[in-house]
Amino acid sequence: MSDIISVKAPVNIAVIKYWGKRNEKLIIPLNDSVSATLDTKVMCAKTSVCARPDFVEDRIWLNGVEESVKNERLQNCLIKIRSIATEQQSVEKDFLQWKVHICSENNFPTAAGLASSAAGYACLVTALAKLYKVKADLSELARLGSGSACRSIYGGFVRWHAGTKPDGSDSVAKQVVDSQHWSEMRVLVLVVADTKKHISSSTGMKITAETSEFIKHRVEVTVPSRVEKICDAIKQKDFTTFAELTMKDSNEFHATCLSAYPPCVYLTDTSHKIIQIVHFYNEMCGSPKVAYTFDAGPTACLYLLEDEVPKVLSLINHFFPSSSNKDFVKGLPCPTLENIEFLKNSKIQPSGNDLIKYVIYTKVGDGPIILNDSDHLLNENGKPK
Ligand code: 2P0
Repeated sequence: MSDIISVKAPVNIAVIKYWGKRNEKLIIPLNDSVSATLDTKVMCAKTSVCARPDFVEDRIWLNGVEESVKNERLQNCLIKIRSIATEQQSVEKDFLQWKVHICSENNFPTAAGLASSAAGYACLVTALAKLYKVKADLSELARLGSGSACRSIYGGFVRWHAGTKPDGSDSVAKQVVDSQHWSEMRVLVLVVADTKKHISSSTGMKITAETSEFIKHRVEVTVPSRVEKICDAIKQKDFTTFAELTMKDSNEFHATCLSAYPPCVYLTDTSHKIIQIVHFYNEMCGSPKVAYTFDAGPTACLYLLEDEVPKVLSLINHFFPSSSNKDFVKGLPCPTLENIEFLKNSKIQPSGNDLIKYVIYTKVGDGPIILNDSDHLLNENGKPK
């Protein structure tokens, strides 16, 4: 018999984007990136792991469906953790021969347009490291599963250092500030209606790194300077600088994607309209009050301070009407919306209904946590519950 370990881990949203690898297998990035970790009470992945002498093979279930354990990235994580355990002699020799069962779930739909692999791999390596009692930098292990996963190992704002060593041992994430440092910071995820199949991040960054002329400038000039400036802005809670750098980096990242050949197109007309409305709102306010950022899809993440949420939600309601107001805002309790006078004078026309499917309201949160026995996803036989 052996114990089951269960872990809950967060999603993160980059404000300075990771795009392009210098080592595909070890997932070592071309540039540093910075992100905020989001509250696991709103969005999270959960994973349970268990090793037993009577298991005949390693097995994995994702969102209720058994998947192949032969997945290269999963294998890289398993092999690495077992080899550290062997080296550190952290468990009995017999235990190292036992097979593992892994069961993982996300509490948010993948259709929400948010990468689930970051939370998933942060969960997996945290759980396996505890199961095998290894002492290691968990961000380095999570990186082997998915690059952005290394940032989900810490709460608050996090910087992934690209590092310079060929083996990736210095390509690790570090916390910039904890989740309480800028406690007023909020995030609105605008889930954009989207039927198009986009190029995956891994393929997109490979094409971009191989064909884009612009990426060199981004990696060598703009990102290094932005990373330092945004870390300072976060430490000083300087929203104006933070917002400008976030929006500029999102725009430059998508311009870089467009400069690939063939181009990687992730934004839609709705995304562009969100960008236009945010600039309109910030201009009317006289300084940036809200910042957009987009990953490899049309879904927008807006960063803003808590006291702006009632106004920005009514801004979204005005320009992107929903045919059902029920459940339009999920996550944290929705505040009473505040009317905005200057909307009446806007030359921008409201869109047709339901271009934004719903909004997830959340905040900056903490890193992975170990769960209680009652939260296991595996039963005592090591099968999904
Ligand atoms: C980021 N993205 O910094 C960037 C911005 C998407 C756009 O990290 O191949 O799933 O597993 O390392 O981490 C998404 O890419 O790619 C991503 P892999 P990953 O968040």
